[in-house]
Amino acid sequence: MHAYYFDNLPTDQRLPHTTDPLQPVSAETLAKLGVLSWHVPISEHGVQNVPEDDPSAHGQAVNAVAKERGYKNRDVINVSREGMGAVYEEKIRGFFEEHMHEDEEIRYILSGSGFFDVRETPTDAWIRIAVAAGDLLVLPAGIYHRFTLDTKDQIRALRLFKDEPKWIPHARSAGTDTNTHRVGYLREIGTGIVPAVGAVGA
Ligand code: KMT
Ligand code: NI
Repeated sequence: MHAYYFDNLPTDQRLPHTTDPLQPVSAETLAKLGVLSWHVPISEHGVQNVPEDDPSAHGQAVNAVAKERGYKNRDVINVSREGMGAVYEEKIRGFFEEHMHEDEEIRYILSGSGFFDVRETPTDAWIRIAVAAGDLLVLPAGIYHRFTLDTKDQIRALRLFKDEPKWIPHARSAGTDTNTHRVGYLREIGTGIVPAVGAVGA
């Protein structure tokens, strides 16, 4: 896992989009935004051959994090043209639309690579997080983010979740800005720019 500021150029989203010079973002900066990451090498616990239909096959280190954080359930997502079939284009487009979820987005990368972009608060800058096999990434509920494959066009990941998965993406909008999970997130990271819910006409 490594992170840096996105260059904001309108070229292929799958390119790295590093600035020149590179502006790295530290794990501490990410942690202040509520973004957590661990590296759990695949080779240490032999999950490299997790079959598509058996997400229960997994390693001890991932299980330890899952247990500690209450992630009881999991499945496997394979983002590639072969893995997704007819819905591939639409999914790829959807993943890259800026959105948030009402629960954490937790991914343990089994193979391949890609980029999660998260919005820094209060700058609103995009931070690009490059992930590859062995990276375990937690995006907090309420953070605005998006995902893209890189030019290798393939990633396979465990999706971990506490109870029922809340995969619904809430696109960024004035309405989503006042979603309780969004407001709760801003309060959590202590930015003091919480929108005034229901203030209109008051
Ligand atoms: C998401 O919700 O954006 C995804 O699941 C992206 C693919 S997981 C590497
Ligand atoms: Ni998401």
